[in-house]
Amino acid sequence: MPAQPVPEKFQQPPIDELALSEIKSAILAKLTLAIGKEATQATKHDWYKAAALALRDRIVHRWLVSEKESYDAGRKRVYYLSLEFLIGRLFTDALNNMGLLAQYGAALGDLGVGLNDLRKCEPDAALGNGGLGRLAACFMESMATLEIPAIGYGIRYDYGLFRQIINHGWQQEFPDEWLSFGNPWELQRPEVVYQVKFGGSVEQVTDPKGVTRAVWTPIETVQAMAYDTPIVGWRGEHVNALRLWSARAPDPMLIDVFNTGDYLGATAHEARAEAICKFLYPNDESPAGRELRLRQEYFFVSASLQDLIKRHLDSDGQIRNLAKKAAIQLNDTHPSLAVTELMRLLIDVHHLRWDDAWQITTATLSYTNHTLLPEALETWPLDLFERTLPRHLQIIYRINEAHLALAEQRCPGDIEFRASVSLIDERAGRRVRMGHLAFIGSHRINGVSAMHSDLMKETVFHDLNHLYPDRITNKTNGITFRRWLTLANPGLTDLVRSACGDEVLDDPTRLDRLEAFAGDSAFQQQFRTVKHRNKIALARLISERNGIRVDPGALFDVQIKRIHEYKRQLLNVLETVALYHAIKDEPNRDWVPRVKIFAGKAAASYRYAKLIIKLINDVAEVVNNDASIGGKLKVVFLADYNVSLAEVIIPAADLSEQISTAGMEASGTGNMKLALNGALTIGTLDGANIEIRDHVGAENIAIFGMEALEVVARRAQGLDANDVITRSQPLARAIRAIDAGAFSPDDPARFASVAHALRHLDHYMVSADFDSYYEAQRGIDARWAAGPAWTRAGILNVARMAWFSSDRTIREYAEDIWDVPTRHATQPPPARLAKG
Ligand code: 26V
Repeated sequence: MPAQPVPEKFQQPPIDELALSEIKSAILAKLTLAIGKEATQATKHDWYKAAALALRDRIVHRWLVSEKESYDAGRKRVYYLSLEFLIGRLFTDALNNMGLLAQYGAALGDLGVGLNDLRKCEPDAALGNGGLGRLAACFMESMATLEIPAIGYGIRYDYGLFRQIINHGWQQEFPDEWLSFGNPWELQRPEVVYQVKFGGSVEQVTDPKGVTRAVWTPIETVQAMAYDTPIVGWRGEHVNALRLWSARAPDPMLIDVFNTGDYLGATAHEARAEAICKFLYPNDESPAGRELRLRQEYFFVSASLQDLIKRHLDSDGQIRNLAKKAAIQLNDTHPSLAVTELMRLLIDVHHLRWDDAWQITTATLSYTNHTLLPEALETWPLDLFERTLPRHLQIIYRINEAHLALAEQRCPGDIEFRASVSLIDERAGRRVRMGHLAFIGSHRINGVSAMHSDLMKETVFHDLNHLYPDRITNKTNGITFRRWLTLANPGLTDLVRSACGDEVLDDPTRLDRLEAFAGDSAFQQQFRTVKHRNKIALARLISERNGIRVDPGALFDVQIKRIHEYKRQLLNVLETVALYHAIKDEPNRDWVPRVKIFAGKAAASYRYAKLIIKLINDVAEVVNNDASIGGKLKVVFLADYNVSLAEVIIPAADLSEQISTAGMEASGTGNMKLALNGALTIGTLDGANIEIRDHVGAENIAIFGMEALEVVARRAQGLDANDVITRSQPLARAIRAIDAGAFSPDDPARFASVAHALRHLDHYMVSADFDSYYEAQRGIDARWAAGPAWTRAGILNVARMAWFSSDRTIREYAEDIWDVPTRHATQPPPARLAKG
């Protein structure tokens, strides 16, 4: 079946000359008046800023309209509390959603600058570690698209996630100075300032009416100032704010101290206050005992709650109506102090009774869990907690009292049950359990994939689920197709539009129309051409950055994510080594040429993960320079993985590596981005891989390895892998080579710890899953060699990924958790498309 022509009503409107000249004058006006430059003097960066500011003006107009409409209608609002928003760049995202991409491209062209060049001037906003932060960014875009009045609350970090440099194969970290050229998207709000207090003591005071109240006398105040970034939804109909808090001291200088000549001492408290928003913590570093992290969490929670309560009172007037007008989503446990802070504000400031305050708190809050890894579940030592937030600790004790009484009622005399559900962990020094706090203070708790939500009930929240049944629900993650398909892969988007019609831009379920083309050889050819072009672009980048030449005709095998043992980059490296050996043994066999592409950051203190990066680079060095394998295998580690790099790699991927130890990856979202861009997945039955398999069909994905229950069973028998290694000649040989220094001749013992772990401490089942993985990879080779069948599977992956749109996820949150209406996005709104 030939691809249909794009229906006329959906075609891009012709570029309107008047609109074009308006855009040009707006950009030139910004260049002169906001940047202070003549066109002849302007750098690319000046042009970018002028163009962004001109665009922001249009967005702000829409924003004010959205705000007024929501306010006038008294609509319920969603507040998304997250310590991370991994946004990346906003320029083309905003242009695309405003329907102005073509106009701006033309206007800038007339002004003598290229849109694509300007796009690259924008630094990534990397205010997040990985999946959790990127999910928050996708959700912000989907909430705006679905016209849900929402505010994202977080911290405006001076430095985002560190910049990664690879030096002789080792990771080095450098500060990410993303604000050094200013940020055209944000609006500083010097009038929106809240006082956040720390430390001190609490007294019980009885007023003349005989009512006893807690009076907290803090010893430190930090000011939170708001910076707003507008987030525009698809078709530009609705704009929401991302409100990030910056910290400062109330008095910049202690004048008395200054006058004694102690200049440093006079500003010490300022430095202490400002430290709160200095940098983003790496999430895969254990947060234990980090006072600054606790201060960050309370700072942003307190400022956000004060702000949303003020907004609520301004529009509604009744604090008792809060739950009817506000839904607060806690992105992981990082904002779980919201439970205690909301209680404190309702009781100590707004003078509600405990029971009423509790009812409002639990009806307003809900919590998303993003990991089951026990080492990742936040707890705070009691003494640190008490020193920092004495009033909040009192509230925790009181919540715990009622909660433990309920536990006693439910399981009388069961001390173990009570200990396991208690807000205080008494086992290794007394600690406050933040996951428990978030759970108890929320009406809904969700996991991020079907399997993860099920495991929550069976593992970490087993007992709490028993006490509060029906609170745990599942909301499988999603991704915004605007960024991850339309913008990242314009070639595939054009093809999809020609096959599915432009309605697909508003309704991803129309992707299913691609099914009819999956076997069509002409369409397959077009699909391959698109992929090939994307691969040429990536090959160019690899050559520029790493000086490695790769063949765009080879299979591009991609693993891009944080470096972590459970994500098993090591399994991929082992397979690379085994394949290298196999090619060396028989160089003349018809090997499928492969390029193994890795990218990802390791937490600065995670030594083993950094060693894995070194191993990847050491293997690359040997394999890439071994002429005897005739270029059949190349290994590439791309440094400084971020959203923008992902946007180049993902459209060029043939194979998506989603190979975590089963039961350990909560969901994954990179898996969705890659499948949506036509890559086949090789993966374990873990996280959302399971649902991806259910949607794309078992024949269009390569599943291997142990299942979650098998992992648990094998671990129970011990971590020695001798049994599997003696059975697997390629595995034994790969480990031996790594151990003998074949890839580290300058330091033969460098990877001895890796070899030891593979042999005797196989907690992540790398050795145990090796054979199954190796076999699945050879199956991939065979499918690739079969040509059309591979392309067909790729097309079917794209056709069947609609469900993984974050619009679907957000609609589910809106219906089941927040109780807010959404725009029905199956129809494009009336043609406002090109209007600016
Ligand atoms: C935290 C820690 C802290 C201690 C050391 C080990 C460790 C490992 C991982 C983490 C991350 C916890 C939170 C997180 O980022 N979860 C990710 O959330 C994504 C969005 O829901 C999801 O797709 C990923 O599967 C999940 O890992």
